[in-house]
Amino acid sequence: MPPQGVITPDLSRTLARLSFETNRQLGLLINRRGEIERVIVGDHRSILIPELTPTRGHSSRLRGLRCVHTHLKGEPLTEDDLMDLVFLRLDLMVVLEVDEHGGARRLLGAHLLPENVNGKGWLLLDPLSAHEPKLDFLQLVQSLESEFARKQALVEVKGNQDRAILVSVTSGPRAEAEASMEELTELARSSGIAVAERIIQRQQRVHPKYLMGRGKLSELVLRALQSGVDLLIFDQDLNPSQMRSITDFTELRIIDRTQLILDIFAQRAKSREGKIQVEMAQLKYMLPRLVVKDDALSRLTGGIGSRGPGETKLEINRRRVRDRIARLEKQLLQIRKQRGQRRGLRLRTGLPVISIVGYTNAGKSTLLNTLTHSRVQVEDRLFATLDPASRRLRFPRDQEAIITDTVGFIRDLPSDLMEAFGATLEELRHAGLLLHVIDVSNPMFEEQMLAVEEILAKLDLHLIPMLRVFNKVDLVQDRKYVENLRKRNQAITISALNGDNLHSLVKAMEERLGIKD
Ligand SMILES: Nc1nc2c(ncn2[C@@H]2O[C@H](COP(=O)(O)OP(=O)(O)OP(=O)(O)O)[C@@H](O)[C@H]2O)c(=O)[nH]1
Ligand SMILES: [Mg+2]
Repeated sequence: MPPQGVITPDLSRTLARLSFETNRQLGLLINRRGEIERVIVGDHRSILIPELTPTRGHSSRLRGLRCVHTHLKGEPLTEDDLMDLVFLRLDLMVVLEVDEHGGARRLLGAHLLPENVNGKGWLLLDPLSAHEPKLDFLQLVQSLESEFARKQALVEVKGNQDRAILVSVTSGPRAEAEASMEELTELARSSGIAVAERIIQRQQRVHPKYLMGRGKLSELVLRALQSGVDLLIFDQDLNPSQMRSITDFTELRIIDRTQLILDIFAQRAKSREGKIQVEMAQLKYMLPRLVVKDDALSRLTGGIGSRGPGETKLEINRRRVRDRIARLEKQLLQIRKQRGQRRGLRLRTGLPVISIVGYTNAGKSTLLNTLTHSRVQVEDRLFATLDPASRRLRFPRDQEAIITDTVGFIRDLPSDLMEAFGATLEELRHAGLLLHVIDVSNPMFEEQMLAVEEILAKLDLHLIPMLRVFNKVDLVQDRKYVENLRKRNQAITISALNGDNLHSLVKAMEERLGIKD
């Protein structure tokens, strides 16, 4: 391709003259082939770039359009010009100065930077003469794009793993936001997402529409571009209109913590019932977030990557979602009717039932395995277990019991999911004893413990006798501290991994179940 200037001198002259005679700013959007895609007419002080067709799937690239527009009063690039540069991911934003006789004077340009310099994500170019603009535009964009690509490649990803920026916007204390961000990172990891960056934005008041101001939002869009990310995950739950506004404004895929949790469940559910429950929870969460506008719609229904509830994207609509929910409800009812005819574990076996409950990743499955010498899947990720497993447990004096593992709990469990799993947790109702496993090596373990007990109360399970089991003590250095905690919480300290102190646990279980010699 021949070298291409930002705009030809002839076109500059024509644009300047027209702009002068109409006393309005005029703008052109020019693509990389040098074709004019749009002409924009403003007033004497500003122009408004109309909404552009979204570049689906390419939000982590420059748009391939440059904007050249006139300024009539010799003003330099304005704040709004720079915002447009960022939000629209333009190749270049250029101001053409019109002189007092309607002639074309200079071109003032700015482009985005792959890395902030002095806290700024853009660079102002040296002014060019409109009559002889010595700048090979295509070469500039090409080198810019390869710089962006080089920088984006620094984010570590495996295969075609999704990458995301995690965002927390809060008016609460920093420590709380950080701990919550830590958990969000674990959730992202469990969902198979590479975390490019974590941003905590603390402000006195959370903006009702965009959570944060336009300036902050533009920084976020720029960071996304710089790290090649087109997915933002918010630690705060977004209401339907916030989700819509932020999606429209940033052209990025937006999900919140609840959706992330739902996504993990969707990936991990194995049983037919589990899959139906998760799909229902996803659809119910999505329903009020469906909007009429097709594009935002497709982004919302897409879930993370393409792991949504599995409908083709564009034609999905509310009615179909409702139909689907109704159909799933029927299926679920049927499954449960069948299961209802099977009797509860205790009745089936005549043995006492012990259920292991606790925060996700606390070590529930590990404990089940250690106690029963079995091999239920154990993983260092959140929500490793979705479908409950049960095993026989033989006590020293030949007494037997059934011990069951359950899905892990989490703080602010999405209510649709809670409802969905209510039935699965139904089995818990027949338990004679709950073992509440708590990971004491986690700095947030007290909050986690309370969150779990709150959920148990909501499920009306708080009247079942419960033993608190402080797990992972092998990871805690300060034994004295643990000993104090144990006493204060009337708990038993163990290591499910290496079997430390299991005999005390077994003894306590026997006592609680009334198994004695
Ligand atoms: N150091 C140490 N690690 C443990 C202990 N118990 C469990 N773990 C580890 O903690 C991680 C989670 O264990 P799981 O047994 O899968 O936890 P879970 O509670 O079943 O988790 P979900 O099913 O995801 O809710 C694994 O990496 C285990 O190896 C322990 O006593 N000490
Ligand atoms: Mg488990």
